[in-house]
Amino acid sequence: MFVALILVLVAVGTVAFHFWSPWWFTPIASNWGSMDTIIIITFWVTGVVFVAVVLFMAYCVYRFRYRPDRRAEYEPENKKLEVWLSAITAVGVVILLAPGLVIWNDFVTVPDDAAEIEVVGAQWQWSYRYPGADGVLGTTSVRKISDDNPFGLHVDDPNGKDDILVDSDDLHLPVGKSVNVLLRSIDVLHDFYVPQFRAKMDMVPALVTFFWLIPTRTGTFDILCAELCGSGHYAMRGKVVVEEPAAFEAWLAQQQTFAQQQAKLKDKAKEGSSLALNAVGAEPEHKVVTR
Ligand SMILES: [Cu+2]
Repeated sequence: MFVALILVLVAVGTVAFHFWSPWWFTPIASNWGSMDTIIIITFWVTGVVFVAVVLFMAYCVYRFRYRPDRRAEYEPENKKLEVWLSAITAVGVVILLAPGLVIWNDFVTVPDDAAEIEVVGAQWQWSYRYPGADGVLGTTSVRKISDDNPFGLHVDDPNGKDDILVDSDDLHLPVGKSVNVLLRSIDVLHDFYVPQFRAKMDMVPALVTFFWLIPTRTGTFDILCAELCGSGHYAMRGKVVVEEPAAFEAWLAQQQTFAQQQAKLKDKAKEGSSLALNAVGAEPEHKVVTR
């Protein structure tokens, strides 16, 4: 009797905790409300099954409790029971999985008007690339990655020259515009995740993965890495700033293109070599920062 009561309390308490829990979705900031819908459907299906199973267990514990004069019945087969249990389970599984297929299809079917941006993951930081004035991202190769070319852009690809490279600032996005997020990793598996966007995707070395979204409200949101990617994984954080298109354009105009960064590096190299010639044996003036 006591065990049955505990089981009933577990079922009732779990449901009550679900409704009064302080933990729930952060307010959404993208077009992916359908992600919340399927999670709520999942809660309903698994919740109903959980309550039914636990209450059935409580009933059995009570109904078939020990009595000296009672004998166990042996009934290994029950066709009728098997048929309807299998049917109910099949319906439950279909309700759990089918909506996900539709939403996944939406998630990776990028609309034609979506602007492209690229997010690059590396142990343990984020950097971002915008296509620049021509609207086309330049091609890249992991073999081209170096301290001077952290995105691995092909230097002679004209599409890459005006690409805007952001590696020490936040990701900025204009509100209300669809964007195709292309994802690359230069070392191990990472996963680009912004909880408010209800969007995440693995970043796989040597592949470009993608999804699209429309940011629906302005604000600053955390970017998390959702793939255990080494000892600094917990610190692989970034920020995405969703702002009005005018503010976004103003920010973008202040960023440097690949060509500008390369020119700067060349100037620095020239300066460096003349410095080295003038000051042989002296302490170096600044340390070279490598990543
Ligand atoms: Cu990571």
